[in-house]
Amino acid sequence: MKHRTLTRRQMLIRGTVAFGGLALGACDRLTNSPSFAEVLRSAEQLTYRAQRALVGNNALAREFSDDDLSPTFRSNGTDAPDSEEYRRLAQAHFQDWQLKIDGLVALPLNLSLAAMRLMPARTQITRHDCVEGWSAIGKWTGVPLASVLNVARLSPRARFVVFHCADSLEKGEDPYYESIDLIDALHPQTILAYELNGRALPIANGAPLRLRVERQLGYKHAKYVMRIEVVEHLNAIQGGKGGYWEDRGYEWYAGI
Ligand SMILES: Nc1nc2c(c(=O)[nH]1)N[C@H]1C(S)=C(S)[C@@H](COP(=O)(O)O)O[C@H]1N2
Ligand SMILES: [Mo]
Repeated sequence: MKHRTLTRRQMLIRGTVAFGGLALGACDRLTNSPSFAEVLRSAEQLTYRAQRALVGNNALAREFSDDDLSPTFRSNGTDAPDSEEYRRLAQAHFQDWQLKIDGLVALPLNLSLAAMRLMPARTQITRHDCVEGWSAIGKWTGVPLASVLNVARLSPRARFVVFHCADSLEKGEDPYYESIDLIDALHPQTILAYELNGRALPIANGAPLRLRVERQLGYKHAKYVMRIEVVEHLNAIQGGKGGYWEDRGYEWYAGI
């Protein structure tokens, strides 16, 4: 099984090069890194390994047609971040908003919404599954995360991509955050979405920008993304488990 997983990972690496010459070194080292071995050791990560082996690293999530769209795409969790800063940005239609990309990258970036809209976009109709027991089909348009990481250039030590959000679920708590590995980060359906169903992303669904990581459960899809940080380890961030809900007991690898 180990051999098969490796082969698939190598296939992914080749695929990755084909769709944009992305940080090959970083992917390659994922296989041997101690942090990756650590991740595989804990019991929870059996799910991760089993899912990766079954689904493959580059399998696509199912895509639907316009006829399948849910009449409304409900909101869950935060529906409007409660901060002065966010309200100010929203009032100016996010014209002053900039996405920050930093951490283990050669070229830290600040990207405006206008700049992101100039980058090649991807549109996908997918089903969102929340652990609270509801699903909805929506049409998302945005920039592949891979394109942004390609511009910023991953350091060879890069292992995880962390999304820092504008909202806190409880007053006084640290902001919502999430993280994914490089396999999901470079996956073609992983996008930073600025549109839902052909219109600017509503505030209730994460304006101005939210993550779509289509092979994972709802809570991984960070809304109100303000900063993307590339790291080697997750343990120094907030509760150390890689996400707001993960710090409260949910699984980090929430594969569907
Ligand atoms: N920043 C932020 N992202 C978040 C949440 C949140 O409360 N804050 N909730 C998560 C959960 S549990 C789900 S199901 C989806 C809900 O997305 P929606 O509001 O577009 O339905 O966002 C996820 N991302
Ligand atoms: Mo959710």
